[in-house]
Amino acid sequence: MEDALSKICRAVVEGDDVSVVEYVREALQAGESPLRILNEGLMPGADIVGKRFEEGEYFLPDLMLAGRALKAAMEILKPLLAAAAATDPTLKKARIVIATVQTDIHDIGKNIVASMLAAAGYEVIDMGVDVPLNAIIEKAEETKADIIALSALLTTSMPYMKDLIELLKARGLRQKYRVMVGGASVTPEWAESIGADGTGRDAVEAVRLARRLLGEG
Ligand code: B12
Repeated sequence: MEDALSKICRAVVEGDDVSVVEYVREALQAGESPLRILNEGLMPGADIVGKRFEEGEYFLPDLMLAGRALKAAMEILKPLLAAAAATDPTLKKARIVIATVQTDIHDIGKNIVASMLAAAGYEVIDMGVDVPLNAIIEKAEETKADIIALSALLTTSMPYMKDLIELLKARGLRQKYRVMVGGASVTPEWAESIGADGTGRDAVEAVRLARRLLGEG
């Protein structure tokens, strides 16, 4: 018998947004945790789709179907994950500007990070996808943000994270902001090498990191 997480993974691989919702609901009812469903059901599915795409077995429409299935599943998980990040009244009201950097339109992961940060009590300004670096800095200045959070999934868009940090330095603003970076290919080593203040593998780690950067935990 195929287990619940494998079924969820398969539905993502098949780009089946109807079954994935059904399987996620079943898994939740059986007591599976939302985070495990994300990390051990949906993400492995996304990885398989990605590999097949790289190997020429899947094409852009397959990627789009998988994206749709992931989004549908996230709609169910987002409020549950958010509840797990429950607001701690002792936290200071920090402000976080988040964006997927220019040239990159992947937003499923960024959106879940944004909603969990919001659920953790932070004021989140989500600028969307394909956002020019200067616009991100301007928004951080305008809103007096504490943290700039950047997402990128393409290896070709990741260098823009480094460029943003360099731009901050050139404008004498680097000390003003904590910069956190993330996305499927971002590693702690890489984050350190570009001078970022940290990264997280998933949205739960993103919240933990924000708390640490703000001296809250
Ligand atoms: C769905 C998908 C798409 C969808 C995106 C829909 C959408 N609205 O986002 C569509 C079809 C649009 C798409 C397009 C493309 N894609 Co695409 N896509 C994917 C796929 C299969 C899944 C991504 C996803 O949503 N994962 C699920 C979410 C929940 O995970 P996540 O994004 O990683 O986010 C988590 C963590 O990374 C972290 N996180 C994310 N952001 C942040 C930020 C911070 C601050 C922190 C702390 C943490 C954090 O927390 C999140 C939650 O747990 C990946 C494969 C993969 N394994 O990632 C390929 C993939 C990213 N795509 C790829 C490619 C090549 C493309 C295209 C260039 C294809 C093409 N030829 O046109 C285009 C590029 C378009 C563009 N300009 O951006 C490649 C990138 C290769 C590379 N190394 O650069 C991948 C890796 C597939 C592959 N293996 O070839 N894609």
